[in-house]
Amino acid sequence: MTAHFQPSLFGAGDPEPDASFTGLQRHQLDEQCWIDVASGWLSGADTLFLQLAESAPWQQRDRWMYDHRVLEPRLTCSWSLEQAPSPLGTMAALLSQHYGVDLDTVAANYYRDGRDSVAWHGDRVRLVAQRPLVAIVSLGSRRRFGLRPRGGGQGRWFAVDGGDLLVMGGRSQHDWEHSVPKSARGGPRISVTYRHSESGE
Ligand SMILES: O=C(O)CCC(=O)C(=O)O
Repeated sequence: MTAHFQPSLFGAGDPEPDASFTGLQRHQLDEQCWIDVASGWLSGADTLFLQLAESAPWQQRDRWMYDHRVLEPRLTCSWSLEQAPSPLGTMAALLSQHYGVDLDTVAANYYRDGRDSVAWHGDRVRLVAQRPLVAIVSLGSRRRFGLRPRGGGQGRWFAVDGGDLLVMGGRSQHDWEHSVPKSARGGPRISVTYRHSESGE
């Protein structure tokens, strides 16, 4: 599963998130929506990538498209925070403290290569929260992460590397969509995603 992944020097060692959030930069998408980006927030990201790629309880989900079922172009899994591998719980605690919300759910996507992707969407947490916070820690290969306004207009693109943190906030799940498109030369990537099950407001 991990045959084409090239670990880097920065990514080796024990996973260690940056508790001081140095380098976190806010990008305002519009008056009410924003995304925070911290490059290299998690050191040892390759170690965690390999650990999760090998041992997380990955599932292949499918869904109806018109009159037939199609496989989702990625693997997914989720844990309770208590049962998640320890770096995931540590990151949840740090993110919850920093943003002042209880990020109590953790899930992950495994993009096995550049053919895997996630289509434009807003996360369902918007159904329970006006201003949901969604945090994503990226592991493995670089991929493009896109955001676009729901009503049309100029989108934003970020090149996301292993160890990078993205946090979407404000009304970005309501008013914007995000995606990780297919990429001809894309390598394997895992995104660890944190959300809150309550409104957080
Ligand atoms: O992999 C990513 O960075 C995005 C994941 C995502 O959009 C989702 O899990 O809903």
